[in-house]
Amino acid sequence: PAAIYRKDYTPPSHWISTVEMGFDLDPSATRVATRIVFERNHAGSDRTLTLYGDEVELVQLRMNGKALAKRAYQLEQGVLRIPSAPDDVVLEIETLIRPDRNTSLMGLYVSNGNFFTQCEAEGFRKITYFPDRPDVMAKYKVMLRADKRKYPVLLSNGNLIEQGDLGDGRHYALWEDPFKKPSYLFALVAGNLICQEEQIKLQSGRKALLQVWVEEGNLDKTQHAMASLINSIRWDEKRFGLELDLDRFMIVAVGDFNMGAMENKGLNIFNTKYVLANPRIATDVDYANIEAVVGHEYFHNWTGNRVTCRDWFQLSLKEGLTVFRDQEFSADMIGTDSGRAVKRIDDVRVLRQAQFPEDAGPMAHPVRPDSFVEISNFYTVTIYEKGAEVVRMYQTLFGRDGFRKGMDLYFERHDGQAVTCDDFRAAMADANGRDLAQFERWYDQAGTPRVSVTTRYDAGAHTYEMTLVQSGASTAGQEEKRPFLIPVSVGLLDGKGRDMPLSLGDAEEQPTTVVLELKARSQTFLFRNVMEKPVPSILRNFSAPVVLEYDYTDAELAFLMAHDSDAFNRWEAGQRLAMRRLLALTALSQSGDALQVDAALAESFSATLNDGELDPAFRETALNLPAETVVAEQMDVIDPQAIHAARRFLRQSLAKSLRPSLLNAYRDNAVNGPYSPDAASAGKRALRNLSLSYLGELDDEEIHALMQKQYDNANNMTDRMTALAALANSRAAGRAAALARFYSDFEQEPLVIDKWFSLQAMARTTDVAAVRKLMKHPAFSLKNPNRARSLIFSFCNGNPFRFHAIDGSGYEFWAEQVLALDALNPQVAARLARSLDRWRKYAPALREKMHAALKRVADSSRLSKDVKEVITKSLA
Ligand code: HT7
Ligand code: ZN
Repeated sequence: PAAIYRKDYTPPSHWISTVEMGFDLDPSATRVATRIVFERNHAGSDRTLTLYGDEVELVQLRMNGKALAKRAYQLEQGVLRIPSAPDDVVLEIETLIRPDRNTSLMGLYVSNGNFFTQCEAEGFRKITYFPDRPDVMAKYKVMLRADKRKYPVLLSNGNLIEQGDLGDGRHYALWEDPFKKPSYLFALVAGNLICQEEQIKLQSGRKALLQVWVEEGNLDKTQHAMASLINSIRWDEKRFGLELDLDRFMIVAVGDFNMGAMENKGLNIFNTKYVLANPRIATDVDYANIEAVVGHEYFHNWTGNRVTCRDWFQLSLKEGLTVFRDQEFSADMIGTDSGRAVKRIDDVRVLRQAQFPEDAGPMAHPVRPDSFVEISNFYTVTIYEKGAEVVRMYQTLFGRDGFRKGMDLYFERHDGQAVTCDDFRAAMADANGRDLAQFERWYDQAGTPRVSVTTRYDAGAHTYEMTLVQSGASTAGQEEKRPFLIPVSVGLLDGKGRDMPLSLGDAEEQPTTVVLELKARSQTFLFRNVMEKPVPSILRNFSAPVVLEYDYTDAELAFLMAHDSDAFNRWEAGQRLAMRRLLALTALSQSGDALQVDAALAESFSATLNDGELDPAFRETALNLPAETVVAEQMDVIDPQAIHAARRFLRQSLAKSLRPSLLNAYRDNAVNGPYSPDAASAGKRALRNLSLSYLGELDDEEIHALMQKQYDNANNMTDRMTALAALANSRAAGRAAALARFYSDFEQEPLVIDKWFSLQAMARTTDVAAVRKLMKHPAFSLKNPNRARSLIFSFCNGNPFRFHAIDGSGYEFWAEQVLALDALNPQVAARLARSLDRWRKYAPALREKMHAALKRVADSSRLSKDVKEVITKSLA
C-alpha cells in the first residue's frame, strides 16, 4: 500500500454547508440516505469532487436532483471522483451496510445487540461515501429509525429535535448538531440502554443536561464517571475559561471498542473500561483512569472539536494538547504538591516505558509525521505522550499565565477552523512575544535527544559552570538532527541538602530553580556566588523529554534521594541508583557469576520506606524498581532472562533486608472504613500493597498467610487484586483456590474477568502453553478487544520473561495471534504486531527466532494494510 505524504496536502475542491442523513437501522441491512450540500472552494486546486467509501454498497447517487450516470463519475478502490463538478452541488447518496458483520469496530457496528459508531480517523467512509477528511466541516441533521422494542434509545450528536412512533413497531429520533464538525466526530448509538442524568449550571448561568448511558445492570457503576465529568467541566471553566457549548452532553459505554474512548461532538462513546466503576469491580488505578479519560474526551470539545486538525499529520495538535490538559486536570484534582509530583512521575514512567522505545525503534516518527500508510497506526505514544511533553514545554518556558495567554489567542484566531501544529506554535509565540522558530524541530525530528552535562566548581571565584551538550541519534530517514530548544530546569543543593539561591547572568532575583534554555549544541551557563560545591539537581520535574546524562556518584544520588526539594528528581535519583544495581546484576547473571548486591541501596530504600514525613504515594513510587522493559532499553543487547533474574534477585534481597520495615509499612498503612478512591487513601493502599508484593518475593508461610488474609478480607478491588497477584506468583497452597473463587465471584463482570486473564497472563509461572490453555476458556474471545488485550497483549507485552522463552515459542504464538486477529480487526492486530518492534536489539538466538516470526506474518497473502505497514517497517 502506498504512503501518504504531508507535503502533498491540497485543500478540498468543495466545502460542505449541510449534511442530512437518514438511517434505517437493521443489523444485517442498514440503509443510509445522505444529502450533502457542497459549494466550491475557490482556493481548492481543481474541480474534482472526491469522496471516499470503504466496504459500503452504493445503491444510488444523484447530483443536483438527477441520477448520476455511470460515465459521469469514477469509482476505483473506494474513491469516488466526480470530475469537473459544478460550483454548487447537492449530492444524494444511498448506501447499504451490514453492521452485524463489522468486526473491525470502525464505522457502524453492533456490540451486544446495540448499534455504535466509531468514525475517527477514517470510519465515516464505512457508512457512506463522503469527503472523509478533517478539514471538511459541516452541520449535520440526522434522522434515526429503528425497531422500538429492540432499540428504545436513539442518540446522535447535538440536540434532540423531535421523536415519535412510525406506527409499524418502529420509531424515530431527529438530531441536529448546531456546530460545524468534521465527519470523524459523527456518532450514533441505538439500543437498549439506560442512563444516569444530572442537570448542571454552567459558569455563564446556562443549564446543561449530562447523561451517562450504560446497559441495564450497570447503573450502579456510573457515579464516578458522572462526578468526573462534572469536575472536568468545572476545571475547564476555571483553568482555561472554556465552557460547555451544548445543552446536552452524553457519554455512552460500549464493551467492544478499539481504543479508550471517542470525543464525538456531544456524544462521547467510551470503552466500558473507562466508565464503569464501583468498589466491588474497580481498582484505584481504574478510578484514576476513568477520571483522566472522561476529562480527556471532555477537553477535546475545545481542543479537537471546536478547533480541529487540518489533516491527520496534525493529529498531535489535538491529542498532545488534550493529553497535557488531562494530565494537568488529574494533578489539580489530587491537589497536593506531593500528589502532583506522583502524577508527574507516573506520566514520565509511561513515556520512558513506551515512548522512548518507540522513538528508538523502527516505528519512530516525529510528533508531526511526514508520511503514513495507515493513519490508525499513528495513534501512538509519540503523538499522545511525547506530544503532551512538547505542549508542556511551552508552559515550562512561559509559565502558567503565558501558556493561558497562548491558549486564549489560539481560540481567538482559530475557533471553528481546521488548523495545524504551526498555528498552535504561532499563537504561543505571538501571545508571549517570542520567536519560536527553533521550537518547530520538536514537531519535525524523531528520536529522544540526549543532554550530557558536565560541571566545574571554582572555589576561589565562587562560580559554578554547567555545560550542556545535546545530541540526537539518527532515526529512519533522519540522519542528522538539528539542535532543539530544550528547557532544562535546574537547582543546586548545598551540603545540608538545602536549595541554594541562584545568581545567573544579570538577573537580580535569586530563585532556587531556574529554567536554562539550551539552544545550541553546546552551551555553558555560569552560576555566581556559589559559596560551596553544590550537588546539581538537573531537569527538575522532567522539564523536557530527553535522556539526561550526568556522572553522579552513588553518594550524590543517595543525597538527592534524601534531600532534593524537587520530588521528581528525588524519585529520579532513586531510580538511577536502582538502575545501576540492576544493570550490574544483569551482567553478573549473564556471566553466570553469583548475584550480589551491596547494602547501600537497601539503606536508601529503607530510609525512604520509613520516612513518615513523605507521602505514602510518593514512597510507593520511589520504592518501585524500574520495569524490566525500562532496564532493557539501557542495554545494547537485550537479554530478557538475565534482566528478569536480576530484578527478581534485587526484589528478593530488598525484601529480605527490609522485612521488618515492610511488615510495619503493611500494618501502618491499613485503610479503615468504607472504600474511597481519593488520592490519600489510594496512596496508603499503594504503599501497603507494594509492601505485600515485596514480601511476596520471600514466598514463605507467614507471608502466604498475609496474602490469603488480605484476599479473604478485602473490601475493594485494589486490595483483592494485589493479594490475588501475590498468590498467583507464589507457591502458596491457596493459589489455585483463590483464582477459581475470584472467577466464580465475578463471572458476571466482564471488566473483572479481563483482570483475571491479565493477572494470569503476566504471572511468572505462565508460559505459552498456559496462555493457550486460557484461550480455550469459555470466557475467552478474540473478537472482543478488551479480552484479547487482557490475555494476549498482557502476555506478549507484560511478561517478557516468558514471552521471550529461548525456544521461540512465544514468537510463534505471537505470529499466530497477529494473523488471527488481523482477519477480524486489523487495528487491534496492528497493535499486537508492534510487540516485536525492537527485535534487532535482542541477543542473536532470540533475534533470529523473532525474525522468523516476523517473516511468517509478512509472508501471509491476506494482510491488512495496518499490519503490513508495521511488519514492513519492522523488517526494513
Ligand atoms: N480521538 C480518539 C481516537 C480514537 C480512535 C482512533 C482510531 C481507531 C479507534 C479510535 N477510537 C478513538 C481517542 C482520543 O484520543 O480521545
Ligand atoms: Zn484524544
